[in-house]
Order: sequence, then structure tokens, then C-alpha cells
Amino acid sequence: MPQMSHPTDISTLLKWMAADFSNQAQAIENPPFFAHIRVCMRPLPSGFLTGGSLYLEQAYDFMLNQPYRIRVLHFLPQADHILLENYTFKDQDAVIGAARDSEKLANISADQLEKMPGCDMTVRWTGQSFIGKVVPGKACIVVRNDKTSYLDNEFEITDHKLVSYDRGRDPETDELLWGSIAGPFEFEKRQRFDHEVVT
Ligand code: CYC
Repeated sequence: MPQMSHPTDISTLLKWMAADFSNQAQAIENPPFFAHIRVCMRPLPSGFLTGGSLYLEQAYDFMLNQPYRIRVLHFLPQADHILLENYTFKDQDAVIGAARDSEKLANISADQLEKMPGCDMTVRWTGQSFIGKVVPGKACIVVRNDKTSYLDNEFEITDHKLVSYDRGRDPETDELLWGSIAGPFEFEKRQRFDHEVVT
């Protein structure tokens, strides 16, 4: 079999991640534990940030136009892996809807972004997939219901599937404070945006 990819292949990684993802099958199978969520990741114009970047909107399927997480993922090649930096928007309302509106997407500029400290991830090629993990150090802080937690995560991506396991833990006790208690989210592709990847 030909080699599908390699440890610093940002182009393949972006093509696999650039899609409108749904976990509908999982939500139907296990309704008490999994809501039907959509994660839509769309390439930002080339030269937006060096390397390559994706705009991300995460929403409940029944409220697609009111996403509850909007981020930018920025990918940079390292010696033997890919570095993923996470960004929020200073003003989320200014960009909301851009995942499904190419004109809005084209108008986003890098000065609207704010880097999320401690939330860098390393993405590694396994031979048939990429696996991403937040850097160690309990430094990616999420405050929820007045409680401070740190992000413990892992995601795996192939050309067909995204598996994501995001959890928040207590910095002192490592106790689970938020996130799935029934295993990872399993997403399938509804629509591909791989043809929009130019990197
Ligand atoms: C939190 N997810 C986070 C945080 C980071 C990521 C950096 C902490 C801060 C924040 O953004 O709110 C990052 N997770 C990622 C990245 C991927 C990932 C880059 C690869 C796509 O899986 N997040 C997703 C999933 C989805 C998810 C596809 C599973 C349903 O990207 C959920 N992540 C999720 C939630 C939080 C979170 C609900 C907590 C946000 C909060 O409560 O403020």
C-alpha cells in the first residue's frame, strides 16, 4: 500500500479535518449520553496564518445558526510532528455563521484572534491516522460554573472519521468535571471541504 501521509503532512491533515461533521448515529444509539452535535471546520484563505488554518463552529444540530464554540486551529510543521495552536475570537458575534457562509469566512482577519495559552496540541502521524493531544502541564484552563478545570483531550482523524475525547479535570484531584462519561464523540462527514484546502 502506498504511504498515505507522513509526520509533517499538514496538507493531508487539513484535507481530512476540513468537513462538516455529525455524530448523529451515536446520538440515535445512545441518546441519554450523546446529544447530536455538529462540528464544521472550514479552511481559511491561504496566507491567513503561515502554515494553514481552519475555522471551527460547534453547535447542536437543531441550532446550527447558534454555535456555542467558535475557534481557529492553526497548524505548523515541527521536526517530527505538527503543532496545533488554538485561538478564540475577541468578538465572536462578528464572525458567527462563517462556517456556512464563504463570504463571511473570506472576511475574517488574523487581528480578530486571541491565542489560547496552554492549549497547544501535538499532532502525530500513526501510520494510518493523526492523533492530537494537548501538551502536558494542565495548562489549558476552562472555567465552567465557577469551577476551574484543565483540558484533558485526545482526538483521532482519518479521511472518514473524527473521534474526539475532550474532558475537563480538577487541577488538584484530576476528578472529571465535564465531558463525556460514555466514551469519545464519534463524528462522520456530512460534507467535505477538502477541495478548499490550498496548503
Ligand atoms: C474544550 N476543546 C476544548 C478546549 C480546546 C479544545 C483547546 C479548551 C478551551 C475551549 O476551546 O473552550 C480543542 N478539541 C479541540 C480540538 C479538537 C478537539 C482542536 C480537534 C477537532 O477535539 N470540541 C471539539 C470536539 C467536540 C468538543 C469535536 C466534541 C463534542 O472540537 C467539545 N471541547 C468541547 C467542549 C469543550 C471543549 C464542550 C468545553 C468548552 C467549555 O465548556 O467552555
